[in-house]
Amino acid sequence: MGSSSSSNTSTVLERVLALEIARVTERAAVAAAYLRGRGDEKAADQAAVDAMRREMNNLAILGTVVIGEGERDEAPMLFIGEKVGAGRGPKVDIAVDPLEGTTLCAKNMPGAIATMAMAEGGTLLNAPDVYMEKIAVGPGYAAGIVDLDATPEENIRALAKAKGVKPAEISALILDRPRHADLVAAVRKAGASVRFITDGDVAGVIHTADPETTGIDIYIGIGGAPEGVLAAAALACIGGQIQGRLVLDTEEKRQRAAKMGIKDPAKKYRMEDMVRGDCVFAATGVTTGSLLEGVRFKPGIVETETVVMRAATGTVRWIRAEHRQMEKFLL
Ligand code: VTB
Repeated sequence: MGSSSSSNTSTVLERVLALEIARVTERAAVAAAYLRGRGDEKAADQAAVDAMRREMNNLAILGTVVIGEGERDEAPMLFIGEKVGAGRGPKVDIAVDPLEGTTLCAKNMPGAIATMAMAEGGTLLNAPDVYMEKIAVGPGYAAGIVDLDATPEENIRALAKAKGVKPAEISALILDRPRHADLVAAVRKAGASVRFITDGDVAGVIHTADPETTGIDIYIGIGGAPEGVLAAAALACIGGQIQGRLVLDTEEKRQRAAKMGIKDPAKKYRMEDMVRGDCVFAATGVTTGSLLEGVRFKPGIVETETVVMRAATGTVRWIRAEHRQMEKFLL
C-alpha cells in the first residue's frame, strides 16, 4: 500500500466498512428472500438490486461499481460505472452480484446468495459483464500449481501430486453447462471426480479454500466475470489462487472491454490482477446452501447469516443477525 492516502482507505475499510458491508448484503438477501420460489428471476434480482443500492447509499463512501451484473442477462443492474454511497468518504471500487444464483432463488433451491466486495479505489478489475474462464484452488499450494493455460489433465495431476494423493482423490467443481462437456471429459480422464453445480460459482470457488470440509479441491470452468472478481476478492482474504481470462469472443465485447481500459483481450488475470489492494468481501445467504444459511422469516424476526472477510488481515466473521425492524426491508 505505502502511500498515506491508501493507508487511510485501509483504516476506513477496517474500522467501518468491514462491518457496514454486512448490512448491504443482508438487505439485498432479505429483499430477494421475499421472492424465493416465485419463479420470477427478474423480480427477485430487481428486489436485491434496489435493496443493495438503497443500503449502499447510506455508506460514507465515494463508491464506483467497477464490475456488476446486468449486461449479460439483461438483469436490472447496478451498472458498471454507477456511483454509489453517501457521496463522502474514501474512494472505493465495488463489485456486486446482488443476487448470485437468480435461478436458485426463483426456484427456491440451495445456494442463492447476495454478495459484494469493496476495495480501495482503482484496485478491482474493471471489466464488462461477460464470461470468464476460471481456475481456482485453495491455500497451501505453490504459486502457479494450476494454470489456465495447462490442460485439465496437467492441472489435476499437478494438484494431486502437490496434495500427495492420487488423481482419483481429487474433486473438481464445475458448472453444469453443455459448454463444459470437453472439460468434464478431460477431468474425468485424468482420474478425478467431478461435482456439478447448476449455478453459484462464487460459493463454488470459496469451497476450494476448505477442501477438508467441502470435499472440493479445484474449481474449473467458464462462468460470469463479476462472479470471478468476487471470488478473487474472497480468496484474497482467505488464501488460495485463482486465474481468470475474460471471454471476449466478439468485436463488440472487445470494444466494451477496451473502453474500460482492457488493452489485451486475452490477458490472463491472476488473483493479484483482479484484486490489487485491501478489500472486504461479504455474502449473505438467500436460500440455505453449503456456504450460508438462507433468510428465515419468523414471527416478528428475520434471521440472516452473513460472512464478511477482509484481505489485509484475513479475518473472517460469521454474522448471525436477528432483525426486528421489519419496515426497513419493505421497499
Ligand atoms: C455462473 C454462476 C451464476 O451464471 O457465473 C453462471 O456463478 C454463468 O453463466 O450463478 P450461465 O448461467 O450463462 O452459464 C450464474 O449461473 C447466474 O448468473
